[in-house]
Amino acid sequence: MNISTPVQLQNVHVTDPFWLRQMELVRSAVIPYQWDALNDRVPGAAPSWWMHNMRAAARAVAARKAGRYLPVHPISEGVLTEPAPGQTPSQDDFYGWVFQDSDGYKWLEAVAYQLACRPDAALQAQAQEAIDAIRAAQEEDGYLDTFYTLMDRSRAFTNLKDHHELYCFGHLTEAAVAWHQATGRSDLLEVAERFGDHIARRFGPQGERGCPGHEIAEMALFRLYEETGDPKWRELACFFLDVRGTEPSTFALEENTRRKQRGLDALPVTAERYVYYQANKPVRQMQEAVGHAVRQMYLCSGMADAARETGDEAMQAACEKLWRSTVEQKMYITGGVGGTHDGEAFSRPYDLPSDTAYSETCAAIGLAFFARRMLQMQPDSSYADVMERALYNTVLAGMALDGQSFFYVNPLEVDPAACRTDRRLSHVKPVRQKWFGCACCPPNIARIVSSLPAYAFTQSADTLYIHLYVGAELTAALNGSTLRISMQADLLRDGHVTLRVESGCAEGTLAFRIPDWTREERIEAEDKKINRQNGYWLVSGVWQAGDTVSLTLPMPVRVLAASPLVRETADQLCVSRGPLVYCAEEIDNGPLLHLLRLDSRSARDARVEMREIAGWSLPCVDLPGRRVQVPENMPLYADASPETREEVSIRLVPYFAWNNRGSGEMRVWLHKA
Ligand code: FUB
Ligand code: ZN
Repeated sequence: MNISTPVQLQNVHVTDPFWLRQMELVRSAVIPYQWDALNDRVPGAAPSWWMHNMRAAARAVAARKAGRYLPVHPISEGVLTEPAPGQTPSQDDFYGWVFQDSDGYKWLEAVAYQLACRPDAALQAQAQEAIDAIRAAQEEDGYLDTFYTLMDRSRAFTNLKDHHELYCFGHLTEAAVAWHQATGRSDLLEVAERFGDHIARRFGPQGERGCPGHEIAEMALFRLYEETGDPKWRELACFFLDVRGTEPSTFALEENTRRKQRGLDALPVTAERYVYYQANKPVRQMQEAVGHAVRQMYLCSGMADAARETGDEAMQAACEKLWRSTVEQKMYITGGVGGTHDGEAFSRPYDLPSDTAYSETCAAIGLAFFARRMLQMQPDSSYADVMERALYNTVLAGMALDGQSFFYVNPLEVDPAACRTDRRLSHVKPVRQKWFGCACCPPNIARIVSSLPAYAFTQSADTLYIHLYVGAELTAALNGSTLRISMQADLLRDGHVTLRVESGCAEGTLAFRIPDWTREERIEAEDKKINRQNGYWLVSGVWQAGDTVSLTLPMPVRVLAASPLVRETADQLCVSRGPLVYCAEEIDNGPLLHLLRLDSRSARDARVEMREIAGWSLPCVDLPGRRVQVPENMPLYADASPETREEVSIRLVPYFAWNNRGSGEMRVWLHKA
């Protein structure tokens, strides 16, 4: 292993024109908008219930403390609680999904990252209001989950498989660590540690067996361990990983307890039934990405943390197998994962349908988490290539260019008319939504975009790794000496990158990724040794003020095909340039996009021009193609004859920018001429 850690956000100031604007959009538009959403103040948006539930739980906790009796409510196997139609919501009841608490935790984490980048007293005060609400909702014994506090506390932790206490704990902990790092305040960290202690009193080698039905606690616990230095958190994370998928299945055991209460027969307690939860076999034996896609990506991230933190080689080998299964057989060209709506899940290898795709925004975010952790163990540009693909394409597509609406599902082909009428496409929204009843994606986008530098740069004792070309000023330590560095980059325009040492003097290595999309790349650095290793240029020597490194990363327009094993994209092509995948939209090319024909040689004649989309100047591609003419009065079937094709210029826009100019058809993959 060649371990590196993400840079501290305080040490980086992003200057990249594109990413700076994205981060500022999150700060100025998305975070305030989401705060309103969490407080149910966005007209016409699905209710969040977040603040409602926190306040209701705080009242319940206070009542319990005062010895007052609290009513209990029946808990069904289902996970959504809503007021009955026409019923006025009660201020004392829980509403929403069982994991509703996590939405606000993710929002807080995003706020913390923004504060780390730039202090802001008003924003900090708003976050403090949320934290005060969370503190008040924590029970005296440290338990914190508004669903069980309000429904029936006696049943806490009885359904780890489907209910999300450990998931909410994970998000709380991630927020708490980020808040501590950004503000130095330990109030939220104390809440997380009290809940963590409560969990550790119940589960562990000396307590009950159990593991999260929806992973994230694992990676959050490793972060808590890194932040506090307390090994008990690492041990709890390892315990959860080690229990997962072992016999007798803890999910089956808890399910049988519930079945017995309902007078039903017990199920076999074998693990194999729990593929959906990645609990069908012990983690070190896993080879294929399966089940719910976000869960799988979060599990992989926790496993990679475990491998890095403990040096567990079997765990690392399992991570590598899961990585290959994901990116070699189950990933969309847009970096999305989760091919099927059925269970928001991974499908079989090479099953990557374009129109019915699920490709949840959170799953692409999870893939970026996993990739960054693989990079932290072993810098290899192939991990960064995937991380970049997910970030620049599916993750960004999840948010409108004005930050006011969001995609949960990210198809690669959309016909709005079909989405309106075809129930097989009921999950595909042809326009971004203001909010969701299940609002996991919007705050997840906010937290990853706000922490972008932690994906772009990692460092070891003697090396600063530049995984993503995000223009920035940063302070890095090489062999204990500090350097101030500025890097100019604007990948949306071109692949010219210049790094300059502004001040300081240090000996060590700056490692520059060689992206998979470039050709005939060049690097220049005077008086330095340059080696090529695992897809990075390792530039070593003594660095001092005035030293520069210039990179030329040509980014030709490329026409790509998928493996012939992907049935869905047989005889179809797609266009990319640099990190961006492109798509055709109806607004530029007219309706019936399936009639467009693209030639693999048309890349030669492609023109790239910056064009305005929703107030952003974005690189668009025009290239020659054809459009099949639909013969008049053609019956549904007729003897085959050569198609009549008109020469047309096809205009393509970055996939992440689609649907920012009204509703219409969209296609990433176009038929081959
Ligand atoms: O279960 C919590 C979140 O809700 C998942 O990560 C998403 O896929 C959605 O189901
Ligand atoms: Zn989501």
